[in-house]
Amino acid sequence: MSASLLSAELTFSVVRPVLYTGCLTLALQASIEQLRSGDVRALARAISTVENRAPGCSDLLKSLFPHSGKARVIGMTGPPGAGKSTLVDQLARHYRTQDRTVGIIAVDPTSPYTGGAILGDRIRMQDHFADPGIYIRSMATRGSLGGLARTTADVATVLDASGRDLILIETVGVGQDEVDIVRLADITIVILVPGMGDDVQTIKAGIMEIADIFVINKSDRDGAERVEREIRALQSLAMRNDGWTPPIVKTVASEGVGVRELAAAIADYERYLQQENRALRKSVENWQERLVEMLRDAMLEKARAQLRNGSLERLAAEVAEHKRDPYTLVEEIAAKAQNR
Ligand SMILES: Nc1nc2c(ncn2[C@@H]2O[C@H](COP(=O)(O)OP(=O)(O)OP(=O)(O)O)[C@@H](O)[C@H]2O)c(=O)[nH]1
Ligand SMILES: [Mg+2]
Repeated sequence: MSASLLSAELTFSVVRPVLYTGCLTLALQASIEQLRSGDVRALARAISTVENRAPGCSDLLKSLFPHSGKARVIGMTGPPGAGKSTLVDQLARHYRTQDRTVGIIAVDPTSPYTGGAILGDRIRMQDHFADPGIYIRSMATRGSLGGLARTTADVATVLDASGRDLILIETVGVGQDEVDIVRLADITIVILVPGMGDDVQTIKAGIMEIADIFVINKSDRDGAERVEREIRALQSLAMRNDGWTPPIVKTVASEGVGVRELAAAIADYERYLQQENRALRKSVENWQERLVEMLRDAMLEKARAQLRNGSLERLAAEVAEHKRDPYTLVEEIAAKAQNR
C-alpha cells in the first residue's frame, strides 16, 4: 500500500467517527426542530424512541429537557371503568375551546386480557384526530425496559417539549406503578364512582392520599352522596399537611356534566400551587424521587454489565449452596461496576 493511500486510510478512520457524530447531531437537531414546530410525525417518532428505549433515546431526552417544564401535567386515576377516558376526552375538549393544546397519555388499563379499552379510547377520542391541537398516545408498556413510571415521565417530557399546554395522563389506580405515575403529575385527580360500596376504602390508600381533587363520576347513578360522605370521612381522618382540602366534584362524563366545574377546580389548585412557591417545591420533591430512581437504574445497568450471560445464575447457585456469601459478592460486583 502506498504511503499516501495509507495516510488517507488513517485520516478516514480518524475522521469518520467525528463525521458520524456530527451527522447524528444534525439529524437530532432537525427532528427536535420539527417536533417543536408542532410536527405530529416527529412527535410520534420521538415518543416511540423513548417508549422503546431505542438507540438515541438518551441523547433525544437530553436535548429535549431544556425545552420542557412549561406544560401542566394532570394525572387522572381511578378504578377500571370509572369513566376516566370519557372524562379525559371531555376535559380535552374543554381546553380546546380555550385554544390550549393537549397531549394525552393513556397508560394501559390493568386488563391485558381484553385489550378493548385501548380500542375504546381510540374510538371515543377519534373526533380529535382531525384536530392537531390534541395528540393521543396509548401506551402498552407493562414490563417495558424502563419501567412504567419512568417511561411515562419521559413521554410526558417529550410532549411538554413539543409545546403542549396540558398533558393529561390516564391510568388505572390499582398498584404502586400507578401511584408512581400520578406522583409525577402537577395535579392528581382521583375518580371514584357510586356503587363502590365500601370500596373507597379498598382503593389503594396511597392513591387516596395523593388526590388533589376528587371526582365522583357517574353521578347520574344512585349513591353519589354516599361516596362523597365516605371521602369526607377519610379526609377528616387524615388532613393534608399542606393545608389544601381536595374539593369533590360530581360529574357525568358521558353527558359532559360537571366538566366546567372540574376545570374550575383544576384552575383553583393551579392558583394555589403558584402561591408560596408550592409548584417548585412539589417539583423538587418529585425530582428527588426520580433522580434516585434514575441513579438506581444507571448503577444497576453498570453492575449488570459486569455479569456475563448466565453468570448471575451461576453465582446464585453458589450462594444457594453456601459456597459464597452474598454480601461480599455484591460488594465485589459494585466495586467492579464503579471502576468501569
Ligand atoms: N352512566 C354513566 N356512564 C358513564 C359515565 N362516564 C362514562 N360512562 C360510561 O362508562 C363506561 C366506561 O367508560 P371509560 O371512559 O372507558 O372508563 P375508563 O375508566 O376509562 O375505563 P378503563 O380505561 O377501562 O379503566 C363507558 O361505557 C362510558 O360511556 C357517566 O358519568 N355516567
Ligand atoms: Mg380508559
